[in-house]
Amino acid sequence: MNERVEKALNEQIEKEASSSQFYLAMASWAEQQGLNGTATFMYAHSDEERFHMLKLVKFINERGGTAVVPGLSKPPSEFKSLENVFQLLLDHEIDVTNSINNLVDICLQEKDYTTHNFIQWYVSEQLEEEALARTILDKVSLIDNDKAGLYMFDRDLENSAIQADNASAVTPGA
Ligand code: OFO
Repeated sequence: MNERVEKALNEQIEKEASSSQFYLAMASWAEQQGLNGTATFMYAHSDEERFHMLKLVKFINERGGTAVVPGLSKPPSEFKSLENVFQLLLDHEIDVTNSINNLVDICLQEKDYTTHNFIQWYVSEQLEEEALARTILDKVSLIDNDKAGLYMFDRDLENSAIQADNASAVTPGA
């Protein structure tokens, strides 16, 4: 496969794997704080990012390229607050979106329309993930120091994570 595209896809593998580790660290932190809904949401999100990584690994190999499994740097284990966690999540997703857009650009420059087509799935996924992160962050900002608000927020997040899980059991990979 085109060398420049292959290199960019391998860099994206690292981004997706790092996202998975980052959200796993957030899940573990949330669990330690007793925020079980946030933990459930982040564990599920971490799994999704691993799936995004696997999809790239398989695509590169199927097209005759060489997928490289990357070493990863250690994610943080402490976070300042719940708001900080969701701000970092949004910032991270924006960064991943930029990297996907860059991949689209490279595919067009190299006239690799097959990979361009494959990457469109990630373009839509990023659109959804950024919108979700923004909505959640807006809600968290409203809570401030209200304990009842925090309890309800966390419970709602748990319910939405369970619903998303049920939906993906019906449509694997959704
Ligand atoms: Fe891989 O979807 Fe977000 O980062």
